[in-house]
Amino acid sequence: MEKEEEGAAPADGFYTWVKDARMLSVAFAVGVLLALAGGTDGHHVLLAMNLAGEAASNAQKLLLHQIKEVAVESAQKDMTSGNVALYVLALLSSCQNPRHVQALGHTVDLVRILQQKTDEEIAKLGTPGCEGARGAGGYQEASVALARQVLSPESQLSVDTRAVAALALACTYGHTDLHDVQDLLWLALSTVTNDFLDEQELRDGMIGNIYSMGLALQALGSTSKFYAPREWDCEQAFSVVYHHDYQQPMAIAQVLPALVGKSYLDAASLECSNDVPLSPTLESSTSPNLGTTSFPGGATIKVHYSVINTLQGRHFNYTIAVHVPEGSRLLKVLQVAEEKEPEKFSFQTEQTSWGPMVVSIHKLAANTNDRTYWQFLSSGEPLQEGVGTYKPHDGEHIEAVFSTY
Ligand code: B12
Repeated sequence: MEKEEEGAAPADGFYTWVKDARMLSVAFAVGVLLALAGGTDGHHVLLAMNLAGEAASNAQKLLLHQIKEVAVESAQKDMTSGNVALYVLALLSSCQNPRHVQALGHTVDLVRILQQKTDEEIAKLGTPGCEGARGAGGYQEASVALARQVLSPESQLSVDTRAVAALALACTYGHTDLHDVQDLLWLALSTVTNDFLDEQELRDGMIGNIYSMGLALQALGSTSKFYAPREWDCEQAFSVVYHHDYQQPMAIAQVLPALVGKSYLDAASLECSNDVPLSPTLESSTSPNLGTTSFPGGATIKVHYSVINTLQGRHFNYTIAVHVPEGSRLLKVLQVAEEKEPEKFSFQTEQTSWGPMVVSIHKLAANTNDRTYWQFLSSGEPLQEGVGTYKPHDGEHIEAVFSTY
């Protein structure tokens, strides 16, 4: 996870960013609702749907098909507003009408679901005293709540979350006539963007960590009026990204729009016509090479691995040393540890947009309601990558600590 300063995680672990997950969800939702309000109209989408069909590549069609099935099956029950928002964006960028998603013999209106979920999540965030915005349209109320969170010194939101919030707030700014709301949004936006620019100057182009850069660049690229007349040295920031070899599809998906001067919110106003660009052929496999092929005679490394729970139920603290081929991912270490001592080191993962996420160790499962998760650290520092990406080095001590966020 991104750290506020290089090498320095907040005292009680990297996730003191209390409301990060929920805030990011809400920010996405607000932005998408707004982008929809201003960016498309029903006819445009309908016409585009007809035109786009033939032009799509097989990979694109397959993906679209899957997206619709998942949306129909789980948008209403299992998804957060942020997730629904991402599905809406994906459909829009494929020239599909998110209000009318048909699959598996059902039809759903994703925009209506998005509106409902956003309202619910805003209610949960608790926004006392939004007088100016109340009754002025759900998204304005939501934006006021978001702006307050962004400005609150206690909330300590990550760069990733503040970046998505900035996109959403900039969108609302262009749609509201209420002066009080505008003033608050201006303050929030100029604070976030100037903080990003300050951090970039101090850290040779880096804002957050390498994986927050995508969202931060998307935000800075579309909010220039809020930090004007200050200039953004975008070359410096882009060079950080150019010099990194991103491997995960999700990381690339966050960086790519920024590199072509766009943000996620532009998906709603993409031109839909017959010559919709074909999506590039998808790489056949996205699963990381776990280094399971140990070359005969190839070097191996020794990694110490601990699993620690002092938070809930019966406490435990087990350590093991395992040997894995050099260049292995951390997941391989977990697998070898489990093979050697399944009683202690059993674990489970779930596939997510960022790869495998460890959801349970030693039968102790993370839980969204309790806001618990398995955090991974090296020498006490939180890792900035997950187990499917991170490559441990010889002699390293990795700890999985049951924590709260
Ligand atoms: C909120 C958040 C979390 C929350 C998720 C809680 C929740 N139930 O919502 C918690 C605290 C659990 C979390 C944990 C971790 N996170 Co995190 N997280 C985020 C954040 C800020 C937003 C994700 C989100 O809500 N997206 C919006 C929703 C709509 O999309 P989604 O796909 O459904 O989101 C899910 C996944 O993103 C997943 N998830 C979240 N983090 C991670 C990390 C990994 C490695 C995986 C596989 C999945 C995953 O949880 C989300 C909710 O289910 C992103 C920032 C970003 N740029 O995307 C970082 C981010 C994805 N996390 C990151 C990291 C490094 C981690 C940890 C590995 C940190 C650590 N040292 O332990 C752990 C995961 C360890 C494990 N058990 O495997 C990095 C991933 C970088 C990378 N290249 O792998 C990111 C990009 C932040 C950053 N800039 O460094 N995270």
